[in-house]
Amino acid sequence: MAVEKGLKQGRRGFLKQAGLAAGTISFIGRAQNAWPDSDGAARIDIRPAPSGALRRAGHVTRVTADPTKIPPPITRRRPAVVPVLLEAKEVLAEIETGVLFRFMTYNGQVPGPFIRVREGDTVELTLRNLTENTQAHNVDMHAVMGPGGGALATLTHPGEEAHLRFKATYPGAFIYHCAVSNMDMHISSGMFGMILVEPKNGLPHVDHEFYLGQHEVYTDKPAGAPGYHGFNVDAMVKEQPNYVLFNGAKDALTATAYGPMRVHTGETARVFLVVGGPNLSSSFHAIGNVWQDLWPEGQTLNPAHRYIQTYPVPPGSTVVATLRFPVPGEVKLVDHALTRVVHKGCLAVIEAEGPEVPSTFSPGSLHKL
Ligand SMILES: [Cu+2]
Repeated sequence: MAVEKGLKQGRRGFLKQAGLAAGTISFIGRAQNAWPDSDGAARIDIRPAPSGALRRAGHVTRVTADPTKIPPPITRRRPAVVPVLLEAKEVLAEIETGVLFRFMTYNGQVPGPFIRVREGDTVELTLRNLTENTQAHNVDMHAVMGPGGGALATLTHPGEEAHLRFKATYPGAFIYHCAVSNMDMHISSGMFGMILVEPKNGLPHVDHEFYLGQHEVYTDKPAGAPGYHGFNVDAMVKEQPNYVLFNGAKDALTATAYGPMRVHTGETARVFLVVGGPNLSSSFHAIGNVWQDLWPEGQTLNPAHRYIQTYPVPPGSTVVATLRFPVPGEVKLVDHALTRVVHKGCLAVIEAEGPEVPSTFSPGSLHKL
């Protein structure tokens, strides 16, 4: 640890000398979708936290990331220096109504902020570990070419801030995640997100972009049992989660929680999925639709796969895929390991509004035999 600390401080001293003080970046969402209470309006009254540590950690009722909160496509054609601020935040929030869990997050949301840069950009990353936190945190970005993906350079204890300057030398959609010694617990508690390094010529035009993160949670009570749920390390070691989630809450992106994503018929949408795990792969499927173009591993420089029904996304990876919406209705996004949908909360919905298209889809009437 002493060696790690020394290395870290040496690196940070260098960065300070180079004049690379922390900057901030705003993750500005596009207002194309009606997404209620992005700033986390309360849904329940939070009861007193069960420990002093939790009381110190601060409270929010929602960690679900707004799936439309994605920086816009990059139009510039020159490299830039992009400041990025990630704040490690330990927060008490709901997995579902009445079920409280102490999440560990980047910037209070799961998945963490969608970071968007261009191949050749230089990122000035700040990892800030809030004073009220209880744990060490850092970040390993798969877009970083260098030791640990930046994990050692960004290792911080509560009340510390670390800086890393790196060049995004190759394009693609990459996971970032906490990588301290008990990284599986930190990722399971919510510490993962996506950095998109756009190729120099950009990505194809789409009408909408949506950002999802899948991960699994291991708590010490049955799913749905009201009250505070602690972390169940034994269940994690056995890889037996009681929740598998998109965006940090049960059925988060559906009408029963924070509402579906919305499009109109005739439009296109690009879906970015990052799978934090820490242990389970996703069998990513769109019910009643098909992945029209799909880039495995988020590698958009490679030729797209076409008309894919279900695609495996391992923990520590991403997929980028597009959908068309020729007919109205719900498109349910699921992990096709369907017990995770029925019993563990892994469901998101895109609602397509528009006129019926009977030539493509025309339900008949029901008759008794
Ligand atoms: Cu952490």
